[in-house]
Amino acid sequence: MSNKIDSLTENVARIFAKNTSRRGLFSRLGALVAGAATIPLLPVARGAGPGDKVDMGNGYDGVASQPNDNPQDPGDPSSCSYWRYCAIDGYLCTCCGGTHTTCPPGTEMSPLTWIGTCLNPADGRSYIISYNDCCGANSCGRCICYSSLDDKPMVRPQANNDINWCLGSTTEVYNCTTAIIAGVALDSK
Ligand code: ABN
Repeated sequence: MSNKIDSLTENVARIFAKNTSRRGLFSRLGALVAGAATIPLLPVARGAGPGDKVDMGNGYDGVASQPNDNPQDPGDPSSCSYWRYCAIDGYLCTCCGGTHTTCPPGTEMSPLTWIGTCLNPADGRSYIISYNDCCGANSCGRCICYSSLDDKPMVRPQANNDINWCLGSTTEVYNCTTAIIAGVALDSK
C-alpha cells in the first residue's frame, strides 16, 4: 500500500516538475503577493463603526443636532454656539435626555444657579440666562460647553461659572446644565 502511495506521489511530482519552471513558479507567487498587497488600497464604502466619529452638525460625536425652528430663539440647543450658552460651563442637558430648559428624567433642577447675560441675535436684545444644573445622576459626559464670558477666578465664587450648583440641591451629584431665560436685561444708558 505504502509503495503505491510512494509511486503516486512520485508521479504527481514528476508531472508538476515537467510542467512548471522555477522562474514561472516564482513569477506566479510574486503576482499573488503583489495582488494581495493592493487589496487594502481598493476603495471600500464603510458604515460608521462603534469607534468612529460622527459629527451631526453640532460638533459632537454621535449626538443628533436639534435645530430650533423658533425664529425668536434661533440656533441649535445641542451646540455650544447656541446664543443662550454665552456664559455656560457644563454638559448640555439637550444632549443628556433633557432639553435646554428641562432636566433629564430622574434628575432635579438646582435651586441655586449661575446667571449670565446673552445677546439674542433674533431681536438684538440681551437676556438674563439662568444656568440651572440638573442633579441626581452621574455626570452626563456629552456636549461639554465652556464659555468664560464675564467669568471671574474661583477666589470670587459668586462670579465664577465653574461651580457645582447641585451643592444647594438635595443631592450634590451633577448631571448637566440648562439655560433658562430669567428676564430681559435692562439697556445700560
Ligand atoms: N455648573 C456646572 C458645573 C458642575 C460641576 C462642576 C463644575 C461646573
